[in-house]
Amino acid sequence: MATATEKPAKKVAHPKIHQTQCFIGGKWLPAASGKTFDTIHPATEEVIAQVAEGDKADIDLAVDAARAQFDGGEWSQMDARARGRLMYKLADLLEEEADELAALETLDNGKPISDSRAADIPLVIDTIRYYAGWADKIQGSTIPINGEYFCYTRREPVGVVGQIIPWNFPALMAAWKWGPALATGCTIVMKPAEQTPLTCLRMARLAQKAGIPDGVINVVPGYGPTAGAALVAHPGVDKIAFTGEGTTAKIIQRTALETMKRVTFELGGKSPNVVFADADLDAAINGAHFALYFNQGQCCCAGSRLFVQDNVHDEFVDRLQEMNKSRRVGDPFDPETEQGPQVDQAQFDKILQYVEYGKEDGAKLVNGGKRHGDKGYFIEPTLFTNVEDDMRIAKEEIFGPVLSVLKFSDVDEIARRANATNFGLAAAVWTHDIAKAHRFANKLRAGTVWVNCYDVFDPAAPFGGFKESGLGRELGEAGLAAYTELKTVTVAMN
Ligand code: TXE
Repeated sequence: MATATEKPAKKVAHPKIHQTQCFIGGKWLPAASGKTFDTIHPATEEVIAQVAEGDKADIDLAVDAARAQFDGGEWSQMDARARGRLMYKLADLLEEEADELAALETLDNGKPISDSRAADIPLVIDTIRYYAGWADKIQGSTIPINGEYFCYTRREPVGVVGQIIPWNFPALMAAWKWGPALATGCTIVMKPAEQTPLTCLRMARLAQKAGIPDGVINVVPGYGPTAGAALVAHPGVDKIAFTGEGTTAKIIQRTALETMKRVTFELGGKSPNVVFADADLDAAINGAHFALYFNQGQCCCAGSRLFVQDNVHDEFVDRLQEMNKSRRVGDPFDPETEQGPQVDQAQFDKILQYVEYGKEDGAKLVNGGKRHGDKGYFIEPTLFTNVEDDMRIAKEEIFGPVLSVLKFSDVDEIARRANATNFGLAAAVWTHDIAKAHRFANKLRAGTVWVNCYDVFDPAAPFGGFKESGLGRELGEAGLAAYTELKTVTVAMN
């Protein structure tokens, strides 16, 4: 993952909350309705803050502010390089406040402070910095068409973008979406997830401090079917970028089509993680554990179908089981903690329901399967073996610390089994045979394939799904495409 910051020596204090209102046109505003909603610390189930509950009226104001900046404001007149400089400044401010942001992320989401500090926030900074470098490098081409004409293309910003993000990597998802939007000169209305609005609001404050003009980034916290739906339906929005569940994406797609909005979707997965017997088993075991349990299993690309070749299967499972027993589950503010709580009651209930499905369908529960402690949404690291391809725990996204191990013997058969899913976000293969790894990587129907590693993210490397795991790509140069329109200009030369 990203460059690790140092682990804090002792328990980190809870941060102060400064921003809880809508951020619209550079102003902090209560919701027009006056309503608020609670955001909760998942480790204690205690309310952290009341946050403005934005709805259609607030979205309307935010789109007006974004539209005004896009249609003729300071942002649309600015030189691309100057835009890049403001983004570098934002990255610097994020870096200055990295520890504070990490603590806020841990408070709102429940993820271990060591992860927020070593992964989430460094990747946020890296993403904004990476895209800052693109701001003045977005170019068209000249095209030799027939006749006496000069033909060229321009890559122009798509316009006002509505960005709807989930709760599993709240700050990072904001950065993935702001980076290409700012670099291309778009303006933004973001709706963070209702479970985790706080880091996004803090980032908006830093964007203002960096000098990004008011109205370029607007943030409206609120619920999906109200604020989110109003953003998707708004005729002043040119594009929607969404990360979340597939069924939500389908609702969004239908509405967005009415005004022909551009859409990009980053959705769920059921990623195969395939271990061949010739792999470095120490690395593969660590990798398989990390691939699923990182972030409490709340990763769209979690390696949730672990296929292990039969002759190493039993040893593999024994060692995974030992790792689970020693995994430190508990207070996410303790720097030694490896696993925090799930994000909320709904996710907690969903995961335990899947544990029941696993048992009912005949899989063998080897570890965990229960609540950990009696307060907070903690679930024990859970391991199922004897899992068959058609069981619910092998087919559906659980989004929790539940690993399913499937056995295989036939090398030719395994690519077909790995691909037998409607998802196609990520996959991994572990083997010493590099030719086999490449052959296998080519056969996998997934947007990302990791070989002898897992969850290696870099803002320069594109990420996104085949099949029902998404539409379009984020990150890298590819991530810019969805934020630009291609214009062809043809000039008569006589
Ligand atoms: O997702 P939703 P939820 C998967 C994961 C998880 C499940 C449910 O399996 O268990 O989805 O999570 C907004 N119009 N992933 O319920 O509802 C919502 O407010 C517009 C995978 O949290 O899709 C939030 O901001 N917006 C995933 C965002 O959509 C709407 C990450 C995501 O919420 C809306 C999270 C509507 N009608 C969950 N309804 C991943 N791919 O990483 C909701 N929203």
